[in-house]
Amino acid sequence: MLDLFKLPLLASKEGADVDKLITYVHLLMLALFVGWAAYFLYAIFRFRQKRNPKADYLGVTNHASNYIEIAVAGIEGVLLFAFAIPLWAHAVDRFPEEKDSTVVRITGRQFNWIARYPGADGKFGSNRVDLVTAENMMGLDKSDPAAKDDVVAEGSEVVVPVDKPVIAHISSLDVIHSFKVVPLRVTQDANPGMSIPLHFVPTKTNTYLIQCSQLCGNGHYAMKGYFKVVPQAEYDAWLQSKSGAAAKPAANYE
Ligand SMILES: [Cu+2]
Repeated sequence: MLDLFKLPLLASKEGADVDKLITYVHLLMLALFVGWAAYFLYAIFRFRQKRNPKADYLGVTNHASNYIEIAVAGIEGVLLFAFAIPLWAHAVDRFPEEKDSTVVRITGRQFNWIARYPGADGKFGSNRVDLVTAENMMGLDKSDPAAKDDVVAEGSEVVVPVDKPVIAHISSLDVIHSFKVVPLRVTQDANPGMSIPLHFVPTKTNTYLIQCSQLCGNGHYAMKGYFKVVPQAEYDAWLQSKSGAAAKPAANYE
């Protein structure tokens, strides 16, 4: 059933519910389309001028259309209350515990993505606007002890371990971008001045394309990133290799 519309590769736990909703909404639209088209053809034939030389001013007297309308509204109600609202509640409300999750801050800017991790202490170093320079675009406070082991990933690369919840805080350094990874069924606008959290569980190891899905300037088309889902051991080794880089003076925040 879920494969009916050949949706793109699915690589997150929550994505299955997104696919279900997409499939059911499209099935309803398909039924309405076929129903309306059939009725249209029937009406053209049934009420042709040759057979009805005189107009009938009474019109339809049975209640079939009312029943059909009630049935369609009922199905729409089920889609809304049984699928859409629970899905939304899960997405915005039911966050996993931070201690059981990979927490990452993903910041969009013209025209790439910066991922920042709290490091072994689980705490992000503070950042301040007055510290922002060309070399320190995030305004990281390198004197903050919590910043010492922070990891800033370069090359528009986000790495997370598989089968563990991810909490991603999405933000922007300049204009409005949008963080989208189709196989994860995740899309979130990246707004300057706001940090918006989202969560999901990646279920398949692979490298997925991060695309910016908000027209953000003349480099928008090339604003891509790489979302790497890897085994836990590989993630640990990667994080270890990057740890402390954020605190180094020559760190490159691109
Ligand atoms: Cu963008």
